Amino acid sequence: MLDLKAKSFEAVNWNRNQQELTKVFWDQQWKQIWFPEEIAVSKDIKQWTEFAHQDTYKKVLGGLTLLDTIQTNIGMNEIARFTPDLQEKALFTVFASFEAIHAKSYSYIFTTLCTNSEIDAVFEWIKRNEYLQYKANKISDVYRSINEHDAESLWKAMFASVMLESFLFYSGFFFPLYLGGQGTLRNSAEVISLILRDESIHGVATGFFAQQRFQSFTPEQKEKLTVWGYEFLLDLYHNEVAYTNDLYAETGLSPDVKSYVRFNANKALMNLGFDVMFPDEEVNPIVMNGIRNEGSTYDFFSQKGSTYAVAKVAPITDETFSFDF
Ligand code: MN3
Ligand code: MN3
Repeated sequence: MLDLKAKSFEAVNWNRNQQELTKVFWDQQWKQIWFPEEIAVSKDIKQWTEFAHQDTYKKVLGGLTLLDTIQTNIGMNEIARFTPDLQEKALFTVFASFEAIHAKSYSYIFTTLCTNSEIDAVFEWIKRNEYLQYKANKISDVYRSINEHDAESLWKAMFASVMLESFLFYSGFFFPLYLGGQGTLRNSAEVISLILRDESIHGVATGFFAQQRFQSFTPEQKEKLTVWGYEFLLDLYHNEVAYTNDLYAETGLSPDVKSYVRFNANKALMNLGFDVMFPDEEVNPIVMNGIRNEGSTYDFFSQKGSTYAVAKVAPITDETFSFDF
C-alpha cells in the first residue's frame, strides 16, 4: 500500500510563469548547444608541432579540465539539488550537462594534439599542483556545505560558483584566446570560446538567482555575507596570482594574465550585484580578439544588463580591505 502520509511530491510546472528569466536562460543555453567534435582541432596539429610553449598550454588545459570536472560533479549538481524552485532546479541540471561537455572538450584537444604519455603526465600534474588543488578545495568546500535549512549556505554556493565561472577560469582561458587572436592554434581557441560563451550565461544566471536570495536576507546577514564574499574573493585572488606566476613563468605573459583575471573578478562581482573591487585597467586587446564574436551571447547579456541588477548591495569602501596588485 502506498503511504499517502509520506512526503507529497510536487511536479515541475512550466505553465506557471513565476520567474520569466528562468526560461530565458534555459532557451539561451539550449540555443547554443555545441559539441567539441564539430571543431576541426586537427587543423592545429601542424602549428602545435612547432609551438614553443606546449608545456604551458597543456597545463592550462589541465587546470581548466579540473575546474569543469568539479563544476559538473559537485557545483551545478549540488546547487540543483538544494534549490527549492523546480524550474530553477531543472535549469541548473541543464547547466551541469554543459559542464560535462566542457570537461570532455579539453580531452578532445589533448587527444588531437598530444601523445598518451603526455596526456597522462598532465593529469598527474593536476593532482600535484598546489594552487590548482587549493582553489578546487576552496570552491568544493562551499558546494559541499549547503544545508537545506540554511539559506545562506545556498547563497554562498552560488557565490562560489560565480567566482569559479566568471573569474577563476580566466587565468586559463587567457592563453588559448591570446594565441587564437594571433592566428595560432585557432581551432583550439574556438573550443575555448564556445566554453566561455556558456560560462557567460552561467555567471549571469547564477548571479541573478544569488541576488534574489540575497534580497531576502536581513541587513545584518547581508553585511556578514558581503564581508565573507570579499574575503573569499581575495583569498582566491592571491592564490590565482601565485598560480598565474607559476603557470606562465616561461612565457612572460603573467602581468597580462593577471590584468585579465582582475577584469573578470570585477565581472563576477557585478554578476552578484556586488561593487567591483579592482580599478579599471586595459585588457590585452589580442585576448578580446580571440573571443568569438559571431554569437550574440555577449550582446544579449550586456543589453539586458540592467534587468539583472535586482539587488543593490550596500557599497563596501576602499578602506574595507587593502591589498596589493
Ligand atoms: Mn564550464
Ligand atoms: Mn559553467
